[in-house]
Amino acid sequence: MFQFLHLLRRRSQQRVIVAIVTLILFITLITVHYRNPEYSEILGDHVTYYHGKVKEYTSDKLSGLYSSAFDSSSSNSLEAKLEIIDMLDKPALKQELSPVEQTREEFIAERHQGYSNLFTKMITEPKGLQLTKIGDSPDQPYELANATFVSLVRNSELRAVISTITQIESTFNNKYHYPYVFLNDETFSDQFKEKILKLLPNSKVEFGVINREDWNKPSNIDLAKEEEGVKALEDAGVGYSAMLSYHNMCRYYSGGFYKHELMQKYRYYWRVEPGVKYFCDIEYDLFKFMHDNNKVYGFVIALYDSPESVKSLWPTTVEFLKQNPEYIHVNSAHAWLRENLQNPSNYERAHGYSTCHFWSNFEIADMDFYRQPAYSSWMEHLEKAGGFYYERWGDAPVHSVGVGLFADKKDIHWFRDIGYFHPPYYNAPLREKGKCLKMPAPGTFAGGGLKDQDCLYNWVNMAMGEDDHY
Ligand SMILES: Nc1nc2c(ncn2[C@@H]2O[C@H](COP(=O)(O)OP(=O)(O)OP(=O)(O)O)[C@@H](O)[C@H]2O)c(=O)[nH]1
Ligand SMILES: *[C@@H]1O[C@H](CO)[C@@H](O)[C@H](O)[C@H]1NC(C)=O
Ligand SMILES: [Mg+2]
Repeated sequence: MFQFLHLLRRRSQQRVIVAIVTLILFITLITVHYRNPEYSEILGDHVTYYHGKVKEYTSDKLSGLYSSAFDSSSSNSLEAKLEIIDMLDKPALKQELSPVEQTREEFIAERHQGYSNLFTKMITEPKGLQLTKIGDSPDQPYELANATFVSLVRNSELRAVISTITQIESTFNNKYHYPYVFLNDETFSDQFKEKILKLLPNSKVEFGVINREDWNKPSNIDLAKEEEGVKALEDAGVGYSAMLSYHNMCRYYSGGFYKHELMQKYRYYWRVEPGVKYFCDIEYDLFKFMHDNNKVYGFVIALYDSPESVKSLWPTTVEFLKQNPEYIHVNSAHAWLRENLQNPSNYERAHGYSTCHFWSNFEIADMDFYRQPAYSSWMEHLEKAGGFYYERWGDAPVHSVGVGLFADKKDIHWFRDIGYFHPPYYNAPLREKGKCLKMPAPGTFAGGGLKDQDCLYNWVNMAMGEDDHY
């Protein structure tokens, strides 16, 4: 009897142990699945930063400073531009504002509260701006904007890209039938093409192969320097840093895709990323919105990048501007690019750039902006510097620094009405009942622990256009 009880106890102990081990395995799997190594690297850095009191500044002071000091410079003179450029490699904000004692946690919590508050209001559609919808004038044929969807994608991502397209079609394009361009560094398989064509019977669909010389690492890259750079990035835990194709992809989305022969005939593009989610109906024509309101760039999410990946992007850019001061826009979002309050160590490690960027896996933009001399000669300068390979310059920070310096900030638009998810981040608006599929609570940015990576609130405070009302 005693022996039997003993056995029973051992059995149940074993069961408890098995249950705990299973649970740990499960949690590990989920965490690994949803975590990009990059974020943990950044979080790792924050752990040291969280200790102790830091001097920070309140956000209302921030917005006050910028609206008064710089927005008034409507003069387009070279002098005004030189004055701005002169500031770009000087230490930002800390010297310019009076300090407020706040822990980093308090500061981030305040920021995040500000972000969440933006989402408590019911979001409809942009107000005070031109909106066009199909069916507005039923007696006239609807004229599409000069625009296309574009997806750089691998054959192996067929299922994930079908998932994205299905959502784009059902929330938007089944009313408009805008065309699609698919680009690949390899030939698209017959299966890929067949499946996509079947999915899009009403849109013009084109498949393009990227020329080797446009995709591959250019010959000016010093291989020893590249190897050294990649090693440093790996040591810093920067995601995908040892993956050559990832560097190629970032470079191609930065300065290549809009030159592809299939893209030449279009002005606006909407990037289609495999495996993302579009939750809500989009009832107006986003492409026409861009055109009719003179928008250059539209986004949904803004976040910080891994500073090691863009260590020299800012100094290289400032160097370019010193040689070509005419390209900076006097009403540009330069102050936002130099924000150094929320993640000051990013700003330091990226030598003057906050690393805040529009997340480019969703973007709608004007390719003629990229094709103009400001962006395109800057891109040549970046190519010479080689940071796409010596570091891991992403197309997102490159687009953001480009539009953030060469465009008028009022021509950059946050599409807050678009419900969107690319792991692990959301744009989750509060919309009328029935307009969205099941989605996390309004104002959700990410699962726990990543709030400090959100910099959209800084965009709203420091750069968002006056007419950007919903
Ligand atoms: N044809 C092709 N497309 C690529 C290649 N690498 C990336 N892409 C595409 O470029 C886009 C971005 O690549 P992702 O791997 O999603 O990069 P990411 O969004 O930074 O990383 P994740 O967080 O893993 O999604 C996707 O549309 C990919 O399909 C490549 O080597 N060849
Ligand atoms: C569309 O835009 C492209 C790029 O600006 C231009 O070359 C093309 O002529 C335009 N097409 C139409 C129909 O306006
Ligand atoms: Mg992706």
